[in-house]
Amino acid sequence: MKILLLLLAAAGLCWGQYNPNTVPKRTSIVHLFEWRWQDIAEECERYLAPNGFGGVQVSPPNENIVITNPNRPWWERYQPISYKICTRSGNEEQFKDMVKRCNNVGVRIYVDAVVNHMCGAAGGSGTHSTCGSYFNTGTEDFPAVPYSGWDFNDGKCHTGSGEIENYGDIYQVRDCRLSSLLDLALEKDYVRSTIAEYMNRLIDIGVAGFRIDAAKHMWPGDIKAFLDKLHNLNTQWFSEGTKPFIYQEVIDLGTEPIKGSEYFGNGRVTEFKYGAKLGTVLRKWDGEKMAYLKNWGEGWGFMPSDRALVFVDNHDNQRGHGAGGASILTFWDARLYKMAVGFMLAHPYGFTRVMSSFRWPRYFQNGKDVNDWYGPPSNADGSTKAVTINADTTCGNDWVCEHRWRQIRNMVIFRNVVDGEPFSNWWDNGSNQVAFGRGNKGFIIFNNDNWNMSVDVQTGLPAGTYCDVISGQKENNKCTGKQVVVSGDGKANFQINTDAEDPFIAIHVDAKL
Ligand code: QV4
Ligand code: CA
Repeated sequence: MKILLLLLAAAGLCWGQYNPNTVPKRTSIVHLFEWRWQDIAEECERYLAPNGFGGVQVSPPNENIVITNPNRPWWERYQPISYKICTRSGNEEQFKDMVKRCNNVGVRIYVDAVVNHMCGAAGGSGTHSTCGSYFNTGTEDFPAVPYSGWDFNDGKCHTGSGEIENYGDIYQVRDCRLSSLLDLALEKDYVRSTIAEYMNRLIDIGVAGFRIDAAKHMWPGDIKAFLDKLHNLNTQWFSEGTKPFIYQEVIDLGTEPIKGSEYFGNGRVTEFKYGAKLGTVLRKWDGEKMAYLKNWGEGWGFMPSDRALVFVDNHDNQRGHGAGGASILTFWDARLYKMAVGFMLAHPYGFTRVMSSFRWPRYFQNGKDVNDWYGPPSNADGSTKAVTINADTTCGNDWVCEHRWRQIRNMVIFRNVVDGEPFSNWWDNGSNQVAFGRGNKGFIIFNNDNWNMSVDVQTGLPAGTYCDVISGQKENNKCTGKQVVVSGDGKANFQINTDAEDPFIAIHVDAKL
């Protein structure tokens, strides 16, 4: 078996879909949720490339329905009308310009592919779509693709409402409508080919891979069928024979019959347990403590590391959509959030995605955010606002830009520096003070207890003075924040007060004086 795997790996054929196709030593991607293509192009050049980000997950680029009640919700983009590249983020020309400019600075683009369905059944008929293409949900006509009634599941779904009523029934979940979205008949070769044609257009433009939206609602074999039709990546930026990176959105929290593992043959899978559990631990819910993170990863019942796409929050669960949301940490809980993202980026498990959000007027009524639908910052005519950059490098216009927060950006760099190094030198106090290293390249320590910490621990790092990359960083051979002295035996003293602005410290060999 080992030998067979080695042979296949050497042939470089079957396994490409697990590899993010980032340039070497760029180990994370960022989801620039709802950003315009022109802003992403700029961000690649001015920020992402210089700071070692590997790529960007972009919002769905294909034409979607325009919803005015509520007023232009973010989720209208998950209701396709055609596969024309034409949305509030920009047109095809702008998309191509973005892909080219990002690739030219070594930052990859991953497309959110919404191919399980078209728009909602109550969409109506007309040209209220982002490119003005006509559609009719009554007759299930989408002439701009074209799809017609024959291309939808309907007959295959056996629930009274035509909706998914029970997630315990794997047939309903795949063949019925997800919140009324017209469900495509993916067993048809015409539908598979049409989807593959759309994805191939994107591949030829130069994208590096895809998030497969609502993968749980498609049969793994149907996904395989359209993936098998995909081109290799554009050789202007990728080596001959490179397959697109695939990560499938399957929410498997362990409570339903559909398992993420059913999708491993197609590519990676989103590990939703990751953010839900990490949030629970950092919030100290359910008797959890950071000391239990010693065997984080597969030890917690997560999928194999080389199949996992991990994140602290995503665009759904940061606002109560999807599943497993209560414990999720987001930018709204900034202090714990930075710790969670720091922990994720320091830990070797999984391929990591950082979230970058927009602010909305969050307002809870009876425990539910009634403004969870709010779309991106926009002008009166509905167009999306530009991402402006303030003098202090943060973003304006209500773009949160978590990826630009010093602590998060510096941990993205940390992960690149420690890439390939083993998890090492775990230490904990049996409670919420923990630390671990990555071989002899980096070390991180947390105090999430409500008492001060002062400890001498083994870092595994060479002797010297290091800059903490959480409170500051190394600039002109000086530390702008705290300093840590590692002695000849690899030990260092760390003091973190419980009321510290950020109760964690991280050091690595590229931030050594
Ligand atoms: C509603 C009712 C229906 C009713 C219909 C009548 O729910 O029962 O029949 O009105 O018109 C929106 C609305 C939803 C509305 C639906 C259809 O919220 O109320 O139906 O549109 O008009 C996003 C949002 C959804 C949104 C959808 C389409 O989260 O709220 O639905 O976009 O606009 C499960 C899945 C998982 C999914 C997750 C949210 O297993 O796959 O739910 N996650 C992905 C995306 C997510 C997206 C979709 C899937 C759908 O990450 O952002 O849903 O593409 O866990
Ligand atoms: Ca389906």
